Amino acid sequence: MFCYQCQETANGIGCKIIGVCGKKPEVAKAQDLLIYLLKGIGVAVSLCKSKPCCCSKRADVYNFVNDSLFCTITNANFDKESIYKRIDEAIVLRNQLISRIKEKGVAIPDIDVLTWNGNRTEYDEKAQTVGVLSCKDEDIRSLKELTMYGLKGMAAYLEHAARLGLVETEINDFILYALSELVLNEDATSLTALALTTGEWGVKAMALLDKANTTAYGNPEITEVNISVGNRPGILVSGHDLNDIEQLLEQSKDSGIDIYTHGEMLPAHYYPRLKKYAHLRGNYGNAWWKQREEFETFNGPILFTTNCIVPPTGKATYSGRVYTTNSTGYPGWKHIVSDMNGKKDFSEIIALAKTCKAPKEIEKGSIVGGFAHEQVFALADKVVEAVKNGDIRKFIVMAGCDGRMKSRDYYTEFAKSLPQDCVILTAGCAKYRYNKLPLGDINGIPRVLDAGQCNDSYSLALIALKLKEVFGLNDINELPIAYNIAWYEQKAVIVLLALLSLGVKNIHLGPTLPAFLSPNVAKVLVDNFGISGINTVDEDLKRLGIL
Ligand code: FSO
Ligand code: SF4
Repeated sequence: MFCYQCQETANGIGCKIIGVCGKKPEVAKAQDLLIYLLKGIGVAVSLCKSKPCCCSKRADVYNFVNDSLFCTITNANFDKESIYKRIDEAIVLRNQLISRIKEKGVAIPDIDVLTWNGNRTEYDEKAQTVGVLSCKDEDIRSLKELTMYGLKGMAAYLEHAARLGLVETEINDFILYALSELVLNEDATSLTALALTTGEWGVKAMALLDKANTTAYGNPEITEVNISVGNRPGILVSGHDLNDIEQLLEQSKDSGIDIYTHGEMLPAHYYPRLKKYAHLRGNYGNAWWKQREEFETFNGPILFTTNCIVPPTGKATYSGRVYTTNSTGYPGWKHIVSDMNGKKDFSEIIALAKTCKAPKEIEKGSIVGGFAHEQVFALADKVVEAVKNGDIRKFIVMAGCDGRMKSRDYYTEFAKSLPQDCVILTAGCAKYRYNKLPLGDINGIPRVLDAGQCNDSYSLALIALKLKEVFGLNDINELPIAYNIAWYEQKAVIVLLALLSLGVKNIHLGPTLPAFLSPNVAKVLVDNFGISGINTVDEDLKRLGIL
């Protein structure tokens, strides 16, 4: 195996024996083969001369490709059997597309992504020839993987939007086009352009998800979220899929149990049509990487709607009460599927919860969030006045991911060290590094404004664009906003590419720069966008013009 797609990759180079995330080599290889076949589907669609391709418009192609990309995201799926099933399906789907295209009189080129038809006994051997390192040129590989990881993040966001009924075929078509380019294109200049274009489509994907979420559940509003616990048993919902928590809330409302959010599900509390459920009790615990301890003390069932799963230790007592759904999977954990209409039956989890003890309290108090675009626009006069009179001197975007590396203490220290006239804009699980600190407020505006999940970084971009308009500036980079972003997995890659496509410059990215950026590709990002890593808190406060 070789995988270097996330920030915690072994030695900052690549996982070669087993994933730091716990991904076993056979799963890593299966995911490589699945990705290879998805590229084949992209190439097959690109051959179709009728534009738009009638086959590519089929929802099952889009859904399959998005789900398959999503299941290869860091910490999403550790279940080899579920990846193998997708490989089986990918071969069938690709061959169906090829047959239809042939029927239209198109000659099918003799290339391996289109012609390879192995069976399960051959998957592992084949996978060893199609992984990341099969691209020998370091820079071409780097550019291709940068785009690939952006596509994975984008696919995750599209999957959530689709579950809420919103699909934009053009965005899905771009994903298929980009997949084909990752096979057919070996030119560094156009692959650089492809990576940047991926960011443009990433903005559209995030906008689509924002529309899907706010149409279904209303605009997020300022909300105080309890972090202590009640006396009733609970179900803990992790991940990002709001449709899942809605269905669970509805099905469990008269069951005598409570629903708690975990990690990236915290922002569910901010949506009017989700917070109306009285038994949406609070948020339990912290970012994903603390789950081994926090799932023990939660006592009740846990539902993973997306990544980030940490494989349990042999001593874990919670394994029998964890469920996965959507693209996630873990061997031995139960998986909940939806029916043809997207409905899921959570009765088994609800019944199990009733037999469990109430969660053990690990924290007390509350946290405040809900500062997505409409809520901040509603406060715009107050914010602008505070900027004009100097009460707010700088905004610092500290969006992104959290992770287990000790070096991420930097973000807590950075937040603590910010002068009192600085406000943090955040989204994603990075917030857990500082959202429980007593950072206070400025004229009633909290000094940590949480827009929501990592995809809600889109809100932060809209807020920046609004401020640019209000202050009559020509360039988003003239605003008093600095960017100090933490990344971990591939959704953060699409967020980064999206910010670059919006013209944001001088982003500080940490705790380490991606291992998949070759020195030459990193140089392109440094020269054109001023991207840099992080240093010490003091140095960075100076470099960002804060001290
Ligand atoms: Fe975090 Fe995990 Fe949202 Fe990621 S929970 S790390 S960027 O999945 O998706 O922020
Ligand atoms: Fe390693 Fe990250 Fe890949 Fe897991 S996802 S195998 S930790 S690089």
